Amino acid sequence: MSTASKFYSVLTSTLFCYLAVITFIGTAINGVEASHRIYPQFQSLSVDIVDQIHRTAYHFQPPKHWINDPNAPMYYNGVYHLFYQYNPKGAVWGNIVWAHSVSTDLINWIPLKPAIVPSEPFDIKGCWSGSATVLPNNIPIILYTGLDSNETQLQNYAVPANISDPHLENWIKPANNPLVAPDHTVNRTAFRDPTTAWLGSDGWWRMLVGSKNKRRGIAHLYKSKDFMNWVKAKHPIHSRPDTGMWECPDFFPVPKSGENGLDVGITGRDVRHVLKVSLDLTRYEYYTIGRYYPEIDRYIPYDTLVDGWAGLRPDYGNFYASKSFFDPKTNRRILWGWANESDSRQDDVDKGWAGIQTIPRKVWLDPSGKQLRLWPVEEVEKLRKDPVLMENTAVELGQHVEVTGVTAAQCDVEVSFTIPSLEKAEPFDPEWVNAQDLCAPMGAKKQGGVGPFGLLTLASEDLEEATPVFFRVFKADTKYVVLMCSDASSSSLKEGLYKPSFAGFVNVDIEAEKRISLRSLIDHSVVESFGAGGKTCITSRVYPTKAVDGEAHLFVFNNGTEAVHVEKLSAWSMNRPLRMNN
Ligand code: DQQ
Repeated sequence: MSTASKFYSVLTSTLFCYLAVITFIGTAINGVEASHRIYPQFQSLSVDIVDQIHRTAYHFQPPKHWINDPNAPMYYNGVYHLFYQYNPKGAVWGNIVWAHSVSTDLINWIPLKPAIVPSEPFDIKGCWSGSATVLPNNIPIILYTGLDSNETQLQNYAVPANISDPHLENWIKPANNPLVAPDHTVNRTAFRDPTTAWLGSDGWWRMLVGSKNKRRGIAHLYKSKDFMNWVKAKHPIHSRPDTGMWECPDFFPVPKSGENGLDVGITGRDVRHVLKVSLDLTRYEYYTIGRYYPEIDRYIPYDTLVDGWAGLRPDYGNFYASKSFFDPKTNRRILWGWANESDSRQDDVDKGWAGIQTIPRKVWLDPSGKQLRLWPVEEVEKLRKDPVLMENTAVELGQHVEVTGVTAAQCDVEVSFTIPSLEKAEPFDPEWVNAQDLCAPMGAKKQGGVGPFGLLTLASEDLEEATPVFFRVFKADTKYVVLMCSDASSSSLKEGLYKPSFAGFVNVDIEAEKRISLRSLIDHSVVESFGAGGKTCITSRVYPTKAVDGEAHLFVFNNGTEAVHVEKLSAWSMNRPLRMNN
């Protein structure tokens, strides 16, 4: 027997012993930590009647209550698994357990009972986020953060009780937990969200754990020969001053070219690595692309990229705690992200639910090597029906052209705009570094030169309510700069909502291409938009009062002095999945 097979047979038998002796106790207890605010008056207010008006139709949601981070997505023996942070007792954060659903197509989901709930000294005050690793002998292991009675954050593991159950419904927490406790060099209340582990060619397993030291964000690296005994590497794999706590780190390889994904652990000359972190301070995420050097346990981002809060984001809107996995069935890397509500705590309590997962997105490296591209998984297209087409339509200054024949509150729309001339582009001020500062003052209603043009989503007939998703082109010294906005400021007549104007720049050579594309997935209270084939993505959560169900409209608009052309627009009404956790 080779050393590797001996190791896995020892590991399998160790796990088997634990599986045999551990019983799974299903009591949910609060997960509380300083930066995770709790609402004692709300957190256990179970509801029977759920307000349906703004519920999504084809996004991932449980029937009621609060959800946050996607956890441990994986494909295992023909089944996709999604776990997620869930409050089984109410519509605000608290009482957190790992809810669990399974699917064979990433669109229809079957709910199972919670997989991991607080029950043991090492997770009695919370079962927080984590990841799945499928070992080379095809045993899946979940790594997750547990909070003990002192609220110290520990890295634990859980294994399936019955590996031949196709749904892996029952999970066991072996008695040798925790696998990793913070030593004196680690901030014990800022030490969480283990990544998928990977096996290096040197025979060491590695995983990352998010952390901080004062204001420095850190991804600690832990190493193990047997997956059970872990030691902290001499230094973090990467860290960055002034970024605060790094939650939910995600570290994965991408091929230098092509759209396929790679499993973790793959390295080589034609491979680049991506480190994504979720910033607790700003509640935004950023990522860098760079090189991973396993021999020195370092990840070094390309210095041409911003490594900090102003860096590239997988999504410039309401999107957090994202996590990717490699899908061996289709050779894709797929990213899930959580889109929190933008309404008030009381609204969530009243409607009885809060939080959705965005449509999973395929992720790959843009041919420029300078950024990622993200695109809704093609399975979502199975829900399309009743296609509507608009072609070769000029849209002049101040015009709104309605896209009729589509259920505008629940649709998928793809449009390609051509721009005949850039002559009228407004000047770009080099001081404008933060795209988001531009979208509110330069909203859809503010006339420009080339743009604003785009879609008015979830619009009322009188346009009093609408969420415009649009581009605006500026002329800088040597190039043109394209701004993309998803502007919720007029999305609802309701007062007291958070109505941000989200924005990102789009890295396209608009002068050479003379066209730009936009896709929006519109689903009652969410608009997920993808500019230029997924170079810039923005998700907005919105709560129209008039543009609801059959009263919602979809328009193409232009408020720039330069006319733009709809080269081609395809829109589809979207079916509900047959099963969405019901
Ligand atoms: N949510 C989890 C934490 C994670 C945070 C707790 C990110 O593990 O850091 O619900 O949203």
